Amino acid sequence: MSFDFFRSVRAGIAIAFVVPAILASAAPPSTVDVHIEKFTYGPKEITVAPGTKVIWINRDETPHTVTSTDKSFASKGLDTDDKFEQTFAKEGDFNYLCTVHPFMTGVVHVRKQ
Ligand SMILES: [Cu+2]
Repeated sequence: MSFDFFRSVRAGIAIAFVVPAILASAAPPSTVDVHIEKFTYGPKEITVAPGTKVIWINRDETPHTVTSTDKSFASKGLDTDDKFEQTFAKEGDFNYLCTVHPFMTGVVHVRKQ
């Protein structure tokens, strides 16, 4: 085996392991969008990994809120195109509703994936 062979093996290892590690560490925290449209959260039920930021966007002409049933998070009244963000650090099931229209409900399941 020549010196060049081992050098190319080392280069291959660097590309196989170091480059993906750099890309993974540079990846921004993942986000998931939930659209509020026609008095419905869409999707109404989502499952995300811990650390995910969920962004609700009100696409209705009517104000809505995103209010957790255990009061751990609550938006203000969202006008058309307003957004509300919540990052879910811990695992669990987070139910929420619209306080203006309590028949509007949704849930965020946070699970290690
Ligand atoms: Cu509403």
